[in-house]
Amino acid sequence: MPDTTDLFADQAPLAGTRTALGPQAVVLRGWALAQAQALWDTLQAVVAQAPFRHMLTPGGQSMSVPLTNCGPLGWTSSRAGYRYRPDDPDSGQAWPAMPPAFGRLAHDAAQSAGFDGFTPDACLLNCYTPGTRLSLHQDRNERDFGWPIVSVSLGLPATFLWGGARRADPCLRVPLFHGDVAVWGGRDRLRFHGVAPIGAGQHPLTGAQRINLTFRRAG
Ligand code: MD3
Ligand code: FE
Repeated sequence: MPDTTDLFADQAPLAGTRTALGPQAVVLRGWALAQAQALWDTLQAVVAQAPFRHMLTPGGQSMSVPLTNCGPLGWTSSRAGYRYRPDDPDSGQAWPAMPPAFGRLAHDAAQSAGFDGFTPDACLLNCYTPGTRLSLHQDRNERDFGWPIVSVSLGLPATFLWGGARRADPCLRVPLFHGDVAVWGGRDRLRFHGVAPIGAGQHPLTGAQRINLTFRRAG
C-alpha cells in the first residue's frame, strides 16, 4: 500500500495563495476547498444523467481519459473531429443543465483573476485514474479566445504541463491539488498544455480519481 499522506502534506499551507503562471494565467490555491463536497455531490447528479465515456480521437484511438459535459454546449471528439454540440451523442438528449453553483464558482474565480463578466456555456468534466494522462494540446475549438478558461481540480493531485506558444517549447511542471482553481486567458489562452500521468493514490473525497472541470464560453 503506497503511503499517500505525504502527497497532501504540502497542500494545506498553499490554500489562499496564488501561483502566477504567466501574465494572464493564475492558480487560486484551495479556492474551491470549502465547496468541494457540494461540488462532488452535484457532480454525481450530472454523471447519472450523462456518464463518463471514452471518446474517439479523429485518428480513431480511444482517449485514455473518459469525459462528460454539462451546460448548453459540450465538447466532443469523434472520427469527424472535435466540436461543441448541444446534445450528448450517446443519448441524443441535451447535456445536463449547468448547476448554478458551478457557473457561480467559475464566474467568481474569473473575476478574482481579472476577467469580468465570464458566464460559461460549457463545462467539460475529465475523469483521470492513476496512469492516465492528457497529451500536449491547445484549446482552440471555442468561438472567441477573448474569454478565459477556468479549471477546477478535485481529488488526486496532478502535474500540469504548461508550455508555450509552440508545441516544442519547454514545459513548466505545475502541481495541481484538490480544490485548486486555475484561470487562463488573454495572451496565455492559446498556450500548449497537458497533464502528466496521474500517480497512484486514494483521496478521501474521490477515491482513486482526479476530476477536472473546465469552464468555457464556447459558443
Ligand atoms: C491552459 N484539461 O480539457 S485544465 C482540457 O486538467 C484540459 O483536465 C486539463 O486541458 C485537465 O482541455 C487542464 C486547465 C487548462 C484548460 C485550458 C487551457 C489549461 C489551459 C487553455 C489554455 C491554456
Ligand atoms: Fe486543454
